[in-house]
Amino acid sequence: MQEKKGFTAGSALTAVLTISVAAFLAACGDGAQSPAKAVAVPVADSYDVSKMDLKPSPAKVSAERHTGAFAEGSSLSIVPELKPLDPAPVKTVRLDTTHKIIEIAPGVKFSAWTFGDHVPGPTIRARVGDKIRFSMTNRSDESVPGVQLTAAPMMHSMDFHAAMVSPQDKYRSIAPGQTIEFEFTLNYPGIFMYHCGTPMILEHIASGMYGAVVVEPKAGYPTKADREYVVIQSEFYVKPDPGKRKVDGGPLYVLDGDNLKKAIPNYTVFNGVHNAMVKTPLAAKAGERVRLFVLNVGPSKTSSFHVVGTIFDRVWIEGNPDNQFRGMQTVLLGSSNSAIAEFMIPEDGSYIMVDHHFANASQGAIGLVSTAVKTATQDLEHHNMPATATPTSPDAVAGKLAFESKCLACHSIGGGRKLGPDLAGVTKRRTEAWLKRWLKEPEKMLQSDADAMAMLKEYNNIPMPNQSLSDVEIRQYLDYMKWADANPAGPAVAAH
Ligand code: HEC
Ligand SMILES: [Cu+2]
Repeated sequence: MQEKKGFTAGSALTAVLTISVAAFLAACGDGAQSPAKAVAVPVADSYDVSKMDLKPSPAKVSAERHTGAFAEGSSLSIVPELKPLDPAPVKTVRLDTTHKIIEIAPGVKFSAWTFGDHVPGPTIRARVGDKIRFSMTNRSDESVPGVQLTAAPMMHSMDFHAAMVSPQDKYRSIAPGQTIEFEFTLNYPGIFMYHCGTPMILEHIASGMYGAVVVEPKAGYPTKADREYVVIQSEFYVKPDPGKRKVDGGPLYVLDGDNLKKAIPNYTVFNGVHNAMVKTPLAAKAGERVRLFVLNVGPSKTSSFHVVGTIFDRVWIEGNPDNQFRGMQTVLLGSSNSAIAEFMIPEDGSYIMVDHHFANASQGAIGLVSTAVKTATQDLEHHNMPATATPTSPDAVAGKLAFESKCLACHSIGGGRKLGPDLAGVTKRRTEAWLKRWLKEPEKMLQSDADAMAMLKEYNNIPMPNQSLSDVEIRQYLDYMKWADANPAGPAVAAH
């Protein structure tokens, strides 16, 4: 009865169903003692296409351009960080394309093309069943302050490997100044590449136009990790500008088209920078479980991803827990392949992430996970409040419970800032009337209230989504926040 692959969440479910069917038959007095007699039940396929959304509305292209921030959305993180999942079922994501100069290695300033003004572009985090509401303005015609060195404006597009849509409709190229908008639903869990799909695709990817979408299984991951980080591997093919242009007194580097076609990179890197995460290692402590979301975007090389000093307890190929391996030393990733690699930090030390194709590592594909880093305590550690802190009034108790399920993804009380402010002391720095209005309609406050607008700016232009709260619920949140301010939990654990 058991599926052959074993150990997956799916087959665990099969086993449970099989056992309960056997128990049911036994209970019927059928005398079905032997499991061999148990009747096969059709098991629901978690990838049932009849339940998938495969008819997204057509893409819209307009001449209305975005201004302001180049990237926007509460589901976005800049590598290597990966913020906790935003529970909203619809993720509004805006990634505009830009042309800018990035520093790949000390002194190597490269004329890059980007999504969201970052290389790699921001990572989108969502969950199976969520809808991505995407928009992008081609802003390659906007001049970079100070320099006029970047490539001429050109067509760009967006290709999401996480989507199931018509490429001719959704992935079409748009001209400078145009905006494309489309939606799609996430049908499969995984770590999916996104990239520009405008010809020559090879040039657009090698110039920096890529990023990742992390799609969690509907019920989350089967393990609990203490740390989560994103590692994106890519190659750069650069040469000093034949026109000898300079940037900040040093040479400007441009794409080397010949070496690009021959697949001879001069830099192979993690997270866009030569030896990234050697100078600023990823933090972890001895005894902790680390979950790495690894994506190799290429464009043309394979990664043999390895961490020196530990063993991958679990590897979920393509980031999907149904594709599980145990006890692996290395995971092989072709161009646009990905994996979640989970491992323990056995003892204090610096654990070295490398592409075990050592020629690639020597070009910069190297980084550290280290117990010697003193950084802010991770968000993940703040998901629980101290056990002793429990209010007594029924409204405040209700507020605390609701807070832990609805607000803790973005706020702590006394644990440091997350996506939103630390709410310790909030009832002292804001009036009750202000807080009521904020919780009722933050979007209106963000248009009219100076304090709200200043706060939005401080929080990277990520607006707090309207939580659709009733007056009763708002009362409960306020009672809880007031109680928390009157009973502070002691010194905050978060460092700075
Ligand atoms: C998706 C993230 C997110 C969620 C969920 C969220 N908030 Fe916020 N919140 C923010 C952000 C970001 C700000 C800062 C203002 C801005 O950028 O819009 C904020 C601001 C606030 C403020 C004002 C803080 C200050 O210093 O003045 C309060 C109060 C607040 N939120 C309460 C809540 C409560 C209560 C909930 C749960 C019902 C909640 N928030 C859920 C992101 C979130
Ligand atoms: Cu492009």
